[in-house]
Amino acid sequence: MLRAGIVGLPNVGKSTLFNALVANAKADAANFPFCTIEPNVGVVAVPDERLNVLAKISQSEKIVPTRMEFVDIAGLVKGASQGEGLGNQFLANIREVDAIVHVVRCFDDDDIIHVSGSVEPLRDIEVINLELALADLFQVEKRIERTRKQARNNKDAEAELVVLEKINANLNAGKPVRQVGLTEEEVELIQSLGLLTAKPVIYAANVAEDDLAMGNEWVQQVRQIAVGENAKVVVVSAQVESELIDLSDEERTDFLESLGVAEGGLKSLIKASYELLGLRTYLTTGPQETRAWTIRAGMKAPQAAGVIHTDFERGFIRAETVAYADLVAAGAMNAAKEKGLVRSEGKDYIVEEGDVLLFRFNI
Ligand SMILES: Nc1nc2c(ncn2[C@@H]2O[C@H](COP(=O)(O)OP(=O)(O)OP(=O)(O)O)[C@@H](O)[C@H]2O)c(=O)[nH]1
Ligand SMILES: [Mg+2]
Repeated sequence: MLRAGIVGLPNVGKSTLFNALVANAKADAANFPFCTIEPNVGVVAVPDERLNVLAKISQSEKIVPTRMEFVDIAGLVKGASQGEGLGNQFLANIREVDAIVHVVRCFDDDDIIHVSGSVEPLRDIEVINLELALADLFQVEKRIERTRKQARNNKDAEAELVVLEKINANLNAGKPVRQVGLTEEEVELIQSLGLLTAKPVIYAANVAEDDLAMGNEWVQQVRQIAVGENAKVVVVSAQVESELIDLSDEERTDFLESLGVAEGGLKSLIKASYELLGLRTYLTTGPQETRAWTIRAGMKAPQAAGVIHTDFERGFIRAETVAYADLVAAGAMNAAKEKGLVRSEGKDYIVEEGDVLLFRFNI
């Protein structure tokens, strides 16, 4: 399963957010830096409004959302790449995730310690991004030294050296690896390094409840940085989300309404993280259940079938497929068939986001 890692300065609300994301999670969240040392891992259901609609059409007995993993990682501080604050261990934890949710403090609260003494997203983001870049530089330089020796009589090493030197120059110029524009081949050559700045990022601006509806000046600072990096920003209130956990549906609606919002930001954060990981969803529906399944972008029908069961992939014959919107417009599967909206696709079909699929297979 692909994982998104929750990263940021200490004491900005990462574990609070994690506990709200993961049902029944009990990560320690408290008002002191480095409360988290060992990473917390949790599985999260991905919200998908389409499931309810399909379940109604098929009169399904149950609904099963798809899932993804989040990892709550210890806070990083200035100097982490030199080992400060157990930095090396924490950076290694980040190396193991596939995408980064960078939590930025955008709330004012004199009672909650800020490791730099004041709220200032521009500076805070730079601190984290610099440590990630320095950690990468350190690794790349080490690898360059090794590869340079091998490159004298090895073509593969020679190719790797070219990429490493390109990355080295970019990192030195302050550019994260994800913005270098590497080709697929180049990415493959450096995959094993697990470079931190190669991972896709979204920023989660953690605001006070009163700013959830309209944002604030600090959120603007985060947006400014994100635009330059072509990254997404999700506004969320860890505090609000943690208070929502124990409320009934009705109480939730009332509380959110009083804040002038439809949700506390968590749903948007999960969806954005899912997309950030390059994940796509296809759907299956019937009287028993309506269910969402996760695939990677570009996956073909047999592989997609294999997500349900390996037998489905091995014995794959055909996929009957209809786009979600077409099915909903037709109102029922039979009506969609009569209108010719249900297609029969073979083994080379690339499954699209929101395809409603039925697999035909031999066992
Ligand atoms: N006022 C306010 N306090 C918050 C918010 N989010 C978290 N806190 C508080 O900030 C403190 C730190 O929260 P944690 O979730 O432990 O922070 P963390 O980022 O996991 O911290 P480390 O694990 O030490 O890096 C706790 O006392 C939380 O209650 C928020 O949105 N508003
Ligand atoms: Mg924590």
